[in-house]
Amino acid sequence: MAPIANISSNDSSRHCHRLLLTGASGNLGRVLRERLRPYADILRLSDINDLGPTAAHEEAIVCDLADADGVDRLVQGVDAIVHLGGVSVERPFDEILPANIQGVYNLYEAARKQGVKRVVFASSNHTIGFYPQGQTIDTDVPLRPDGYYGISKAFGENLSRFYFDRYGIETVCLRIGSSFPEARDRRMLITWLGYDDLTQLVVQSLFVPNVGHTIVYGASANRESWWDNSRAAHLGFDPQESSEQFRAKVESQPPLAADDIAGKFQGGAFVKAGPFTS
Ligand code: NAI
Ligand code: 15L
Repeated sequence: MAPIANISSNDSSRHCHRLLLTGASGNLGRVLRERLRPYADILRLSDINDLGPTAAHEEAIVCDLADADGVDRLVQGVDAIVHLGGVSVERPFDEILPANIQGVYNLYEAARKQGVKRVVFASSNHTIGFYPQGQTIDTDVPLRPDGYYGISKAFGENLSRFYFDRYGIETVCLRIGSSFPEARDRRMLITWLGYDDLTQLVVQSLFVPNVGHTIVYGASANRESWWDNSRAAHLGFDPQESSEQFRAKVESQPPLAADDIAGKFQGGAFVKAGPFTS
């Protein structure tokens, strides 16, 4: 893929030596493995699952994020981190805890010890999933997570705020909407983030100077939006894609039942996932 508009990978301010990508075997990890290639000399890829064969510019390290010593080794020698790894859907708390909560703590502790100064953290719209659909919210609103998964992302946002305030590690928290090849339902017409826009968002978050601790919603320039990114304007994120191309197909499907709460809240079906407790 060509470097995105206005962001030249030949520009040394938009390039680093070694970039760590966690969750590299996952859906977005596989996308960014290719698309971040122009922005680093060496991409260090990590996941709990197999990473496949590596190219000359890649290093692959299989590591469980819950393994603090392993994560310390993983972070050695990296200049910046894109942290996608972890459980990415609603699951019982005892599955979320090691991967997402212990895991993000291990990652920031390793970053602190190794002197890494920039992290891009894949948070989620499920940190605010219990806001009603149709309400516009900015990035300063109180969190309203819609499950244990959303709570773990809220923990990551708070943890990264602390590591900035105490240790000066800068983080951009991406409250990603729905990043898939296509918007698949009516909610995703609003929450969809195309892969070009995802890439732009990650690149801006990696290389724009002085981001401090920034929270930004990750959605394309869709016709309707619930999310106001004005407090993250310094990132220069300027989405170019739109879910309109999927509207006719999506609207040919039957709508949700009027009493289905998946149609009431921004988190959609996540608000009713589970229960996993007895
Ligand atoms: P995914 O589930 O495809 O990828 C997550 C990866 O993390 C997987 O390859 C998995 O093996 C790895 N992983 C899980 N537990 C681990 C552990 N204990 N140690 C090491 N690696 C572990 O998810 P996807 O869609 O690629 O999302 C990437 C990130 O973005 C996730 O953090 C997700 O929560 C977040 N996100 C994604 C959205 C989307 O629409 N795709 C929306 C909002 C947030
Ligand atoms: C997420 O946080 C999930 O990781 C992803 O699989 C989608 O469910 C997305 O949110 C969404 O809300 O559509």
